[in-house]
Amino acid sequence: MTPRTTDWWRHAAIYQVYPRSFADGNGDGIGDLTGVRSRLDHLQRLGIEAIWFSPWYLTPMADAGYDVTDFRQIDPRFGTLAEAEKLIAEAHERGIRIIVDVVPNHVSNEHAWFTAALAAAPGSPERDLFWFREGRGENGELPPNEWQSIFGGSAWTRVPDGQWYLHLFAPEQPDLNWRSPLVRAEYEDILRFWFDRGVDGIRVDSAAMCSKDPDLPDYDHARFPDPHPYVDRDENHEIYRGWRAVADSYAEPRALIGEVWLADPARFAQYLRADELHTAFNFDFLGCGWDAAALRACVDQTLAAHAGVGAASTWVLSNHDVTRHVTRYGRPDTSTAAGIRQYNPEVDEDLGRRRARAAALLTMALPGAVYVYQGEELGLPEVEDIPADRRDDPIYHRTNGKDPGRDGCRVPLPWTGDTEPYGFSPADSPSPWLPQPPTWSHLTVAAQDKDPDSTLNLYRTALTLRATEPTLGDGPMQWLDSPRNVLAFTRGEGFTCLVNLSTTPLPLPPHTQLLASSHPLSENLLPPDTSAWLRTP
Ligand code: TEU
Ligand code: CA
Repeated sequence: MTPRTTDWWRHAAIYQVYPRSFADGNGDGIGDLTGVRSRLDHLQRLGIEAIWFSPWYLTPMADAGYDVTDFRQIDPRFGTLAEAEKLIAEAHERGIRIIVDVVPNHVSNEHAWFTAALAAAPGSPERDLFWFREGRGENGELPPNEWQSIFGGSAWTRVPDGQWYLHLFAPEQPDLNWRSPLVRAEYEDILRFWFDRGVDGIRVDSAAMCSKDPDLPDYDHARFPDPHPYVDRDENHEIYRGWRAVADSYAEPRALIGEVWLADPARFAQYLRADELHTAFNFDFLGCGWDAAALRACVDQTLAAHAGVGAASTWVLSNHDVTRHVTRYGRPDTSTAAGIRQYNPEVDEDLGRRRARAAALLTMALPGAVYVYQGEELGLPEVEDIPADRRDDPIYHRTNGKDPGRDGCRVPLPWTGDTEPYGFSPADSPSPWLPQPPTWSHLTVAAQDKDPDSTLNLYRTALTLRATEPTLGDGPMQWLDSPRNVLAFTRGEGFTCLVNLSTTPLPLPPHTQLLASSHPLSENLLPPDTSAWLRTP
């Protein structure tokens, strides 16, 4: 069983599985739970302590499973509830904790609540679970306000009887009305459903967007009004206090992890007060370019904001929504690494990977928890040239391809072999749901397993050290004086992390042991775009 040390969320290395693209057990080209179960060895060997699963529930897949029809059923493409329970138990036997993804802002348009709302009349209690409104204009032919969908286009869709409903994401994702006590009760029950099945934590999707100004006021999209009509409203905190009470009602308290994209660190930290969420993804760090001053400022600001509420920080380089960081860091102008999703002409993939490896040692040495998005341990780049007719992300389609969308970071993992499906599916299966590049044979798990200097072996070494070094994870850090464009800090007695973002080699300080380096070193010098962990006297 899992050694249930309390507060594991303050220090754990957490691996994000995007089930559709991790491993396909039954050969239909779509990842599934059988595939995950068959690859638990890979995750255990990697040295991670928890797995976060992107949604695996019943879904029509209008937004890759973030459109949920029923949170208590597993989508048949992924498996069954019995198999999910087996997977949770098997992970626990290996000492790996499980986090599932809960999406409170919206459900699928196929959810029983929404089909009932469509069948019911305007003004009915069924419609009150969502945001149905009359339109504007002479005959109500204009949407109730000018809000735009985050995926492009209007945030409103009209139904046959003339009313409109709100969807901040795709039209297939109607927003729930969190002023309704029924919505609140249902979600607390969904949390219990998964906690009762042994799940150790919940990732809360779009956590800062649930509450809306009930007047649904128009606003100028160029300005960010305060209070905003749907981002980071104070009413959100009441929701998560309720969730925290559910999480804390278990003998081994369960963790709540928020997806909170907010520019203001003080507002961000409010979600992490002692009676709300335990941790939240730190997207500021992900938005930094390959720039020592920016990274250092972000670390300081992050630690200060978290210290104010007694919460532990998290460090994230990639996830299923942003351009993979090998590609971001390989752009000619890395300040645009902050452009989390864009086409990437002229990327130097080798340079990007080199920096990505250095960044991995940095994030794993910083105080708090660290996330690894599936495939980053293989140094996978963004796949840029997916043909239009194979693209799946509604962002791509709703923006007519102006925004590349997120398919490029969701390409199925390469495990073995020289050609598609690279062991993702059994041999002779159809092409995976997104095509894999023909050039990935050197990036497979099998190929990298044999190479001591591979990205995979770097991750294994670093994550294993991280789990055993007593001063890594949660705890204090201390910056050291360092030359320009170098980050240097200690973690307690005897552990120093150096990151050389400059263009000149850096002489290593006195040390008794080189614990890890993101690139082979020679002559006691740390080359550019390289990190090292040192045992220091
Ligand atoms: O994302 C919420 C979200 O708003 C950001 O990820 C981002 O704005 C978006 O990807 C465009 O950059 C979460 C999930 O992580 C994402 O996969 C879902 O599509 C979205 O919620 C809707 O559930
Ligand atoms: Ca499958």
